Amino acid sequence: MPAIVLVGAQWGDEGKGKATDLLGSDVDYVVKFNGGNNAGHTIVIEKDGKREKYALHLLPSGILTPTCTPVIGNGVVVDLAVLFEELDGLEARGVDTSRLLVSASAHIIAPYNRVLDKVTERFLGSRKIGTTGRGIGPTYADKMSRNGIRVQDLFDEKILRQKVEAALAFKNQILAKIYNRRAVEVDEVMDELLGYAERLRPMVADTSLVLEKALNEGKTVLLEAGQATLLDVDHGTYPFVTSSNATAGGACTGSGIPPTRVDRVIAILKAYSTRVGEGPFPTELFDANGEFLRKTGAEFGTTTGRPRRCGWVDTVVGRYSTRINGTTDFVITKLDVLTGLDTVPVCVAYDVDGVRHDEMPVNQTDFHHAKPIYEELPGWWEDITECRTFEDLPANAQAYVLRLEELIGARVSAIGVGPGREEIISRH
Ligand code: 2SA
Ligand code: GDP
Ligand code: MG
Repeated sequence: MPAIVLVGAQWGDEGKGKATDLLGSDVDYVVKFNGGNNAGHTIVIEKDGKREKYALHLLPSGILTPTCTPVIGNGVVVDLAVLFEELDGLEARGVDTSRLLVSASAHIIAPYNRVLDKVTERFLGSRKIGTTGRGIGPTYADKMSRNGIRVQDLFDEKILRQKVEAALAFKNQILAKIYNRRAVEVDEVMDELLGYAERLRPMVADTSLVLEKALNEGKTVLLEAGQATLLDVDHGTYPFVTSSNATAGGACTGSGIPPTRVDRVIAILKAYSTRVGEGPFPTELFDANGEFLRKTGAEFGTTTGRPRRCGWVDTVVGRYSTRINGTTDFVITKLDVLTGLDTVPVCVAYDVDGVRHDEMPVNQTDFHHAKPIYEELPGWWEDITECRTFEDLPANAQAYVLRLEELIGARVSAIGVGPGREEIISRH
């Protein structure tokens, strides 16, 4: 069996966690390949007749499926304090976390990078990115400037000290001279990092080799993205992006699985749009409809609790996502949130200073000025949360999905009609 990649088609929070969890019983390994604890995936599971909610940040969503091995790939940045807090939290709720594997080559979010993320945002003021403040950007910057600390460094104290000293020689200058902050002590960082080493040791592996063997044995591997296409550092709305490759290409570099192994790319598309943080968002709503989507869709950050910006679905973004990710099929989520609207606008193109754009403008400035061109589709009022086949959906909801499918250019293989594991329509 092959490797499957699962990505977010928009600006994140499309419901990737739920989709991964759903596929969980059909896959043997779930690999997180980018990002870190900036991600937030909410999964709702029915247990003994009660709904249980899990919010995962650093751990792959596969951790909730007993038959699945969760893997933190080399492309992830790991905050060790968060890792163990999350593992302890799950263990306390009876989840077996002993199968977790962590790549020896994943980078570690050092304490000074958490500080730098926050002070940089404050320093930028109105030009800020709106990061999650988890140290993600500075840690990837260290990785690229070859100044980073990797998981394997924890097991060689001499090397670790050299790296921390080298990093701090530079960072302390920035902290003191630009941000007027106290210097971070080498020993302080060493103590914190080494304090986690022994607990981490049994989880550490050459995860690329583990995955290669698994694929050769016919196992199924799911590569799960954090964030989403328009937050990708190369293909997103730069600089209003995260600092990693959240698109399908990142799945290979971030896991060590070659592109020739991947034969399916599932993109998750919310039936409307949301964005957290700063940056352009053509279909954003500032009226009662925006409030309706935020309230009905419970659109608040899973990690930071920030209210998410809300707007209508944007099929220019959807088409772009199909192109960049090579999407083979889409899962449309949160269709139930649109119930109760007289008409549902769908953005089909942009008007940029009087010129129609059917594709993403190549120039970022044009994207900032893009005005959505809408097609108005008739809404539906029936409760759809109990629908389990496509034919169960009201005719207007069916027409909405079919029109999206046509505009985004790949088939819709499943439709989410509620947050629960069972609230899904499969269309095979
Ligand atoms: P960062 O912290 O450097 O990755 O921030 C850079 C941009 O990436 C956005 N970003 C996100 N957008 C949506 N969801 C994310 N995860 C959390 C969630 C967010 C939260 O599931 O709700 O709780 O606030 C996520 N992570 C990063 C971020 O908003 C910046 O625009
Ligand atoms: P992720 O970051 O892409 O995993 O998404 P988040 O978990 O941050 O946000 C998605 C939210 O939508 C979560 O609270 C899910 O429980 C919820 N959700 C997922 N699918 C559906 C759906 O089809 N309908 C509704 N109403 N909620 C959903
Ligand atoms: Mg999220």
